Amino acid sequence: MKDAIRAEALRLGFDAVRFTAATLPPEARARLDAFLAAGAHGTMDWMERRADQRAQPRALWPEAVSVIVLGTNYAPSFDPMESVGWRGRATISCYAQGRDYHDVVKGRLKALGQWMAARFKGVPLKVFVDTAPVMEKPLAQQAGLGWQGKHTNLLSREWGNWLFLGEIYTALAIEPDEAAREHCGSCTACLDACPTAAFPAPFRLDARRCLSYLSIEHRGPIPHEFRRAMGNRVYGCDDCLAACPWNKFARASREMRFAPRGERAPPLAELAALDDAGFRARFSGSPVKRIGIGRWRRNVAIAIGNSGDAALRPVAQDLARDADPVVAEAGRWAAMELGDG
Ligand code: B12
Ligand code: SF4
Ligand code: SF4
Repeated sequence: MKDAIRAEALRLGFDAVRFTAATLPPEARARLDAFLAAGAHGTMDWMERRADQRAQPRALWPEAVSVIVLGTNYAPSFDPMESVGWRGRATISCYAQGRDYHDVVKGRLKALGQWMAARFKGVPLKVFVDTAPVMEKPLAQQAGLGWQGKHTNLLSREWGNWLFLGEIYTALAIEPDEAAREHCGSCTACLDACPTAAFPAPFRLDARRCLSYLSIEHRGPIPHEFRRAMGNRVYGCDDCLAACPWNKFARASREMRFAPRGERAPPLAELAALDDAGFRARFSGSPVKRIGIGRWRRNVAIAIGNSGDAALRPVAQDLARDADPVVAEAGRWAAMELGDG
């Protein structure tokens, strides 16, 4: 059964396929509770609301017996850190340069689910990627796909740090694979690389300090403390993942839909000029579109403030007149950073 599922998953384009039981140990719950109790989730209150379901697969779906964890390699064919120092240009996380992974992975999960339903006589199953109350990383580690590194993401000796995760919960009883062991050793490269010191300790992240959270999830002004550290990162952050030595085993993704669409590091002035319709058109089908024009213009304003390019001052002044007060404040800050007033 496992061989047949694995073969079909690989045929559909998944890169890693592992199996585990639909139960998580009490530590996963304890760690989730500690993360929430510390307020490390910031304003992501959806994490709190369905914590029971998140911590235990059967609390989400009582029929679950086994979990199939599927990894999709999105390793870039370029250095994701290359554009961080480029004056006047933006850095967009490499995971968001092409087609939205939610669509790509969900499509494949559904196809695998349909194949399983036909092959195993209508066996009940459910498919998840990212947005459901599922602890994807602990499940993936338990299934042996890789381990949660000190930066908290799942990495593997075979794929490095560039794996999207997706799961199928199923009522089928499937023999579990062996869990993965941690191979970080004494390395601290990811912790040292973080521009905002977002790790209070190894294996623990304070999302409120993380540029990925601040640029994507957080509404409202970017706290002053993190503005300069944000540099030109207008969407997400790859620093801790890119620093990991296990990436030397990564191979560029075979999924063409994840390849950059258009310029990888577009000029900030061009990005600031996008209105709502222009933003939607440019990022149609990309995860970037999810943050909406307000957070987008706020992030671009901060990047302009960090550009050191006085020629961008009029662009900042223009953003300072935005109808959205959060964008306008970021625009005023950027103009000041570029020498205004
Ligand atoms: C909320 C969330 C975020 C938040 C918080 C991130 C976080 N680390 O929790 C923010 C917005 C910051 C974020 C950012 C990113 N995310 Co995100 N995110 C999620 C989401 C929806 C939930 C994660 C979660 O449950 N967090 C809660 C905490 C409690 O869990 P945790 O980090 O696993 O915490 C564990 C450790 O602290 C550990 N722990 C604590 N103490 C100790 C001690 C020891 C010894 C050990 C071993 C462990 C340990 O136990 C905790 C529980 O297991 C998942 C999808 C999902 N449904 O799982 C995607 C997910 C984790 N994100 C993903 C990605 C790609 C990213 C980014 C790389 C995107 C980017 N480039 O900008 C960054 C990476 C930032 C980082 N260093 O984590 C991928 C990661 C894939 C992978 N290979 O791991 C996921 C799985 C989505 C997917 N389906 O592919 N994300
Ligand atoms: S994604 Fe960036 S800001 Fe967030 S923890 Fe990693 S290096 Fe730090
Ligand atoms: S950079 Fe080092 S500590 Fe961080 S995840 Fe990779 S091996 Fe582990």
